[in-house]
Amino acid sequence: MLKKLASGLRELMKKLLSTGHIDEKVVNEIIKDLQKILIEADVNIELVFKLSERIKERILKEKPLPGFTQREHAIKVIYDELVKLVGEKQEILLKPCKILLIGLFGSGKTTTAGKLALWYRKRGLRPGLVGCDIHRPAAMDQLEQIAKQISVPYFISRELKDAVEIAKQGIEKLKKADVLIFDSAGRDALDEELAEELKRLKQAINPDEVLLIIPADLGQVAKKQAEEFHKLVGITGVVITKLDGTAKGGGALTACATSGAPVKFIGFGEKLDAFDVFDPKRFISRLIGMGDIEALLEKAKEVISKEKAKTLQEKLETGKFDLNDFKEQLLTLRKMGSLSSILEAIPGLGMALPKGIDLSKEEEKIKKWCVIIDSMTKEERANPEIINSSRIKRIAKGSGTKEEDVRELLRHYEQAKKIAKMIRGRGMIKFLRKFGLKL
Ligand SMILES: Nc1nc2c(ncn2[C@@H]2O[C@H](COP(=O)(O)OP(=O)(O)OP(=O)(O)O)[C@@H](O)[C@H]2O)c(=O)[nH]1
Ligand SMILES: [Mg+2]
Repeated sequence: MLKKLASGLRELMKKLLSTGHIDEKVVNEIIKDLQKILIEADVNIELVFKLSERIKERILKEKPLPGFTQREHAIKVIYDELVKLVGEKQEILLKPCKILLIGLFGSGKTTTAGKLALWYRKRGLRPGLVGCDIHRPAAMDQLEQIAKQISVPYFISRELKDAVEIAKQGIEKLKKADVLIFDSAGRDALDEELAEELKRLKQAINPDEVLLIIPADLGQVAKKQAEEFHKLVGITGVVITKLDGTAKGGGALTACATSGAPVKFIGFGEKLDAFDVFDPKRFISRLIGMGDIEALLEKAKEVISKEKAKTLQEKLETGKFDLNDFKEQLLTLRKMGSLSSILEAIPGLGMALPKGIDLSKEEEKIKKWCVIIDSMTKEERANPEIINSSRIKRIAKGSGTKEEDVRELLRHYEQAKKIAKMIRGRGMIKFLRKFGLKL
């Protein structure tokens, strides 16, 4: 998602992390880079200049919080200001409700209907889909296919010629569903006719949410569109779709933040799970490579008990990292997601990560590696460097695996050890704590 913007911002953070003293000259340079990156992402120039001024002023005039170095303070200022630029996190209804999706042709309404249904179901609600697009012949088939794909109840009609009538019958027929999602027809432009139809639909449905679907490639034009729809039909929020396929997403997001039409969800792929709530803090930390710190900590809380977290921290700090620790890490990984997603949550590390270690989907491999580690002697587990080829042979035999498997495991262990060292070397744990994180 937004690869160019992300790599630009990560470069900038790297530069900042490797700078010595931060003076006006350095700040000016950094701001110039930042302006270039944001303007390339189609962020409005005026917004960019205002942002630059605030960043400059805060970095040069504010006193860093106790314990923060000047560099860390600068990073925090840029992070804070970028978060503000893309808006505030919006409340999302997590109870029975009716949601009407509107937008121009091909903006992603029907796909988003499916994505939203899936999203709500994952949160324990019972979604239902209603197809109110009577204009495009294949629209009903498309919605039906999506509903079947995710096994969500739906109501469509190939006979009824009035969207309002379909909506009404949908409400009747889908009584068992508690989140009703209505897909509507698109148009080339927001003309009288579309506005009329949407107003009638809105009146008949009486939705709790009217979400405008806007594709990210509109860039900053999104602002105008959101304002027009809001004036004519009234919307409660925006979904920005197709963030995966354009360099202009930054423009669309920031434009909506200043339009009074808050972004509630984002879509970033054709697949139905390429969708999430829009959380500015999480979004920006991911972009700049500070990772999804808050979400991750929440997840971490679920799987690692406090005590375990403490020993893990101690280990990271003392530098001890043997195969027992590796096994523990593997088991944690299985519950938490990929190693890279965990490590991206650590400031500054996101950008330094070795590639190709996503184990989250490799259940089998993790199981196999645990069996291999279990077949080692206590001494081998504590001092993996003594494992030579004859020991590898024995371990493979003992665990019913191939020598190549044992070697692969050892290679990954070495990699994990390197990363552990890196985390310590950069004082990242201390850094995380300064951000108020209890690690
Ligand atoms: N890459 C990408 N493609 C998307 C995303 N959302 C939707 N699409 C694709 O965009 C195309 C249009 O999506 P639809 O959901 O049919 O859009 P719509 O607004 O319902 O279109 P109409 O009903 O014709 O107005 C489809 O090919 C989708 O697969 C997204 O987030 N990323
Ligand atoms: Mg559609």
